[in-house]
Amino acid sequence: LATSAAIRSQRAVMGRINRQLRLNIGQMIGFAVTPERRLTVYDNQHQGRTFLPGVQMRGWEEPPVKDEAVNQAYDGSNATYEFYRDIFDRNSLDGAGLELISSVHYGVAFDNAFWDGAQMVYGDGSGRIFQIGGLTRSLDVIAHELTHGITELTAGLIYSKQPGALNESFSDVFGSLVKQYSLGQSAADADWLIGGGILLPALGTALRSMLHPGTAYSGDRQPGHMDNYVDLPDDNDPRNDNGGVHINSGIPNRAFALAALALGGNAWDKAGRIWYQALTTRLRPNSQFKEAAQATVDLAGTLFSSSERDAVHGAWKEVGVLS
Ligand code: ASN
Ligand code: ZN
Repeated sequence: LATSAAIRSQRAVMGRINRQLRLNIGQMIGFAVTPERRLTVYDNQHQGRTFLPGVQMRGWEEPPVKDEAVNQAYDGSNATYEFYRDIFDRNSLDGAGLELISSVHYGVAFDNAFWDGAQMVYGDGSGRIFQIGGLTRSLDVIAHELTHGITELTAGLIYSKQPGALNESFSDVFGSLVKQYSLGQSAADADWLIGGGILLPALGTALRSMLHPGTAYSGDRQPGHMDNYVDLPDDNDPRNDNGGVHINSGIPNRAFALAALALGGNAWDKAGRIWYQALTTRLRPNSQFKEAAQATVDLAGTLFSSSERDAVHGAWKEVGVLS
């Protein structure tokens, strides 16, 4: 915790010095330097898709506003940006400083959050499924949605069946890691929940459990082993979830949590690095579970050593993807 906090504040200081230097040099040589625009938060004012992004509420480095959903989207996007910069040296979703755009108060009593291909969108929750105001309260949900942007710009995993479940799983993996990093939590201390505490308590404790898939709420259909893979068609029936992308993601999610626990320490240091390299350098739009598993096993060996390779292999074996 102490180390990562120290590194974080050191990076923040260096970032400020670099920005100031750029501005000074720009002034000296007579260029108008475009100010950095890391993120902006808008209010959709409950109007839905045709009014995206909406009314600008808080731009980069502007102070907090009265609307807590705006501040939560701001802080969550910023924490996600800082995680990818500090841990993987990645400058935003595209690696080139893409501005992070968020809209809050999307639609009326809207019980979801999503990445629309260009920005994050957050409903307020209806109070019947999600607690009102719940979606932006969850840092892992924010980081999950932003990671969809990275996946789209790197591996490009199609949102269907196994590649779609991998797409979902990578969003959960980095969603959870951003939360763990911001809390300074080791793999052993993490709760491995996605969206903890934002459902109505009577419905469940979280949206998903990475370590214990299928236990987050009553009716949670996530498997944690290939024996229980749910083979659904990718049709337009929302119950079939694009061929079970939010269901079968339980299998690679559990593989990640088991690998991180076996590797020990902070999950972002080893398991996170391995999964990040797989996502950004090895996987393709149609990659299946086995290919993702093999990529992470190989990367564990090349980035670290044979003991890490064995630990990652063991995790995929435990969920029935590798033998
Ligand atoms: N919140 C969901 C997700 O990001 C929205 C969706 O079904 N695409 O996975
Ligand atoms: Zn998702």
